[in-house]
Amino acid sequence: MQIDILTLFPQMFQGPFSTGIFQRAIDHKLVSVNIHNIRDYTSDKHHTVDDYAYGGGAGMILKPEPIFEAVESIKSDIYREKGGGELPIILLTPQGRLFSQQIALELSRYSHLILICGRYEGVDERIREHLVTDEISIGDYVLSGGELAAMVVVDAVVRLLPGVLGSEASTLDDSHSNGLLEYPQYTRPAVYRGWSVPEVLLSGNHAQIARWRREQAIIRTLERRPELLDKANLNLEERRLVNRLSTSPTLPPSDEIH
Ligand code: 9D3
Repeated sequence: MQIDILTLFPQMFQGPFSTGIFQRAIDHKLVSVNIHNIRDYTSDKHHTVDDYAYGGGAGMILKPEPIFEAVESIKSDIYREKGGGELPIILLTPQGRLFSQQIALELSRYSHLILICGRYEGVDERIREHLVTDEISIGDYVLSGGELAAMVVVDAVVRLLPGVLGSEASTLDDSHSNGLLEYPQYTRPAVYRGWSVPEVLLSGNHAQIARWRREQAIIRTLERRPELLDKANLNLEERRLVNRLSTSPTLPPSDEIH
């Protein structure tokens, strides 16, 4: 997969893509990430990327020309090298559809992505109307720009590409793939400061361990993210457990949330 990112702050992308599974994915040529400075696509002598809003108001708006120039230049490089095919042009914006594992999976199926990071108070609406094919937000909080959001999207997408993760098993076991939050996990020592690891995990009884983990995952999901249970695949016995727990006056105490 090839990912092109348009930004006014290319330096922000230095860290994440030269670390860990990214670096490995890039080294193994499973993905290539190209960072483009929007300012390089200006043609006026002051390299202007933004301007005042028509109609007034605080803050600056990203001008259309550099963004169109950048996207069209990247597009023609892609067509020249690899030919046609659907090419998502994604604007990171607080007004976009809420990013999810489902959307990450959807995006992982394309051979190319173009991501545009917004800044300032917004982008000229014509970019949305006539260039962008998709708009994504990563959640309801205010960031200073789309850069961190783009990194979140790229991270979630790249780890789904074939060959990127060491073991495919860990993708399948991911909390957001089975629809439940993760069960509690422990490592040595068996007793730390008097706090013991649950006995069942030391029993060597794998069927019992699997049952305990599944039950813990369900309890934790019910406590913290009950809305996830609607879409989780629970069997009859598990549905009964949920009913029993949610109709009992109080949930069992959790050690970890305060
Ligand atoms: C003046 C009103 N602001 C909306 C609350 C405008 C505004 C805020 C923040 C315009 C741009 C930004 C910068 N944020 C993003 O570009 C962004 C973002 C975010 O702030 N939260 C979650 N996801 C994203 S994706 C891009």
